Amino acid sequence: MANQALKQWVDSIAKLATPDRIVWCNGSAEEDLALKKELVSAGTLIALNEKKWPNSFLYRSHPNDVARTEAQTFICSRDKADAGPTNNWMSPADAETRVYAILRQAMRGRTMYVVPYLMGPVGSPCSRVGVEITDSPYVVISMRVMTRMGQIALDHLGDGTDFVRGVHCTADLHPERRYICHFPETSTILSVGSGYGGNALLSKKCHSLRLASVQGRRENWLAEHMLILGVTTPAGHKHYVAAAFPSACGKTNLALLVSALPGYKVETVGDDICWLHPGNDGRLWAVNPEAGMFGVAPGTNTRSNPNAMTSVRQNAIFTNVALTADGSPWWEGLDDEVPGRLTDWRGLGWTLEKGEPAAHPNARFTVSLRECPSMSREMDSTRGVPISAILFGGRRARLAPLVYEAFNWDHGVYVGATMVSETTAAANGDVGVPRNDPMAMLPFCGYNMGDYFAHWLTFAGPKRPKIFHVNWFRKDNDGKFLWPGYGENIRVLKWILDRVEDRVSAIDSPIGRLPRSTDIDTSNMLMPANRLRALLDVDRGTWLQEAERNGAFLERFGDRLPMTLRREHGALIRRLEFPPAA
Ligand code: GTP
Ligand code: SPV
Ligand code: MN
Repeated sequence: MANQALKQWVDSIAKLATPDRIVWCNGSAEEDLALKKELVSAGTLIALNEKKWPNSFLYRSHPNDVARTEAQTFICSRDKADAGPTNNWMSPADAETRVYAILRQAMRGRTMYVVPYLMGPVGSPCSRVGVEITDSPYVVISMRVMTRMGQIALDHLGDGTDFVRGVHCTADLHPERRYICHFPETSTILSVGSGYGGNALLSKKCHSLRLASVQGRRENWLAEHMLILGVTTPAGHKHYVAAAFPSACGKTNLALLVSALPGYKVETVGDDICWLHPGNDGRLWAVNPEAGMFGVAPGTNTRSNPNAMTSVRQNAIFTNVALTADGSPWWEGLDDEVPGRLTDWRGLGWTLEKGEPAAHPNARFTVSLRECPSMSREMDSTRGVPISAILFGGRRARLAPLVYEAFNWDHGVYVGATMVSETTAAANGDVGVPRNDPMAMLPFCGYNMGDYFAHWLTFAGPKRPKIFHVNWFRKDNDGKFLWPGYGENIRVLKWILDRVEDRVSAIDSPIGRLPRSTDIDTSNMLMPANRLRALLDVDRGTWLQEAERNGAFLERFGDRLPMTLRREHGALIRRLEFPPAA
């Protein structure tokens, strides 16, 4: 082991946590196989039906540990104001005291794995190295899918000292002793008391969003909770789109879209995280730092997301799904027929009469993007892909139309900053409650979001992507979705790309530019004109109430709120109060 800084840090954590063994992971297939064997014999992993689901496994996390825990997630900047009003803050000293007390001798009798990983394509100047120390072999096998793990990362690092230091320890899983702490000034993460997803796979939200957002601010780039997709139009033009939707609001599904319109083809570059860099050509270029998907299982089926279903046919890890008698994974929405008997996500017998879901609503699949039929070769491009359009969106049963376009970059940043979405099962807490979630980054921005808005505003420029807002989740008075979603979302992407190519005009409304209802391609679909009108409706009265609520939200940032956003806010209110005569 040549890298002295890395070795010293690993030694210091070993001294504290006193594991019985230390294993440096190289990311090889043999290492992966051996870990899976070990996990299966320990009963931690269940091997699925080898014929139907080759090399695939089920993992059940502790029932109190099934989603990200935002209340136990902390930004530990030296100055509290740098965490901002939307993050939990703890002083670095306090956080270390608390977490070190839990880490002390916590790996006694256990193996400590050292997991080097690379975020971003091999050889890219955008890529970054992290090392996660963990006592969870489940984390190790997941990191191998989600990142470029092992020797590849050590090669990239060389004898450099610039790597994110992450310590993860399962500890006793007691929610009161669960801390996910981020130290932006030392690029360190300390995570204890959870073995689940975004809390434990430190490469994902902790490194690639919370710490990377701070680094991006310093170095003039953006770390975003966005998918990246490529669309080829019938004319053969290729565009790349990045879209920020909050957790469990449709990123993976849009990224893997199979077009309902003939002639359009979608390719997947990323499904959750995007690093955006300004290029010398004035455009914004996007890189997916990850190598795999940790996707929501419920609702995924061969009609809604055929590419996801193909991706998980082999070499997948399922977390908290149900299990059928023949050793297949199962979740709500997988098929029309619900099996009479299942083993539920907790491992208990289940029948329909139980009246509760068999899979956890936040059950997930972990699979390499290389298994995905729509994967784009550009995923490994060292400079990334140039972005033509940025989409913001969320779950809004009311109010937000199917799609609208921001007037310009500053207005687009305002649209992103005032995003609201209904909460989902991806984080602990109530589900279905609307909350402000700027740029889908509320739980993931590692610094003061007022400063984050200012940072976004600096990216204005003539060649920057156009910004749009979309909403697949508007409902009628009976609570049914007005828009069919999934593969049909290509119809909205079509209008967006027509706008990008300047092939279609739009109607100015107070909130932004709307499509004419005749400009949404509804060929070969059942879409009564009144339903499309309802989908595109902008009600001034309710929008004024929305704007007032958003005003109160923005005020929380005090003098860190950029003047430009204050001005955009005032302009929106004026447009809503005094719309130009039609
Ligand atoms: P994270 O991985 O948590 O960041 O989520 P995500 O944004 O990738 O969400 P994902 O695509 O996994 O979708 C979450 C849920 O929304 C799933 O249950 C989907 O079936 C559902 N969903 C996705 N797209 C649509 C859509 O267009 N319409 C409707 N009605 N539901 C959708
Ligand atoms: C999300 O919650 O946005 C996810 C899943 O993508 S997790 O990795 O748990 O954060
Ligand atoms: Mn996510």
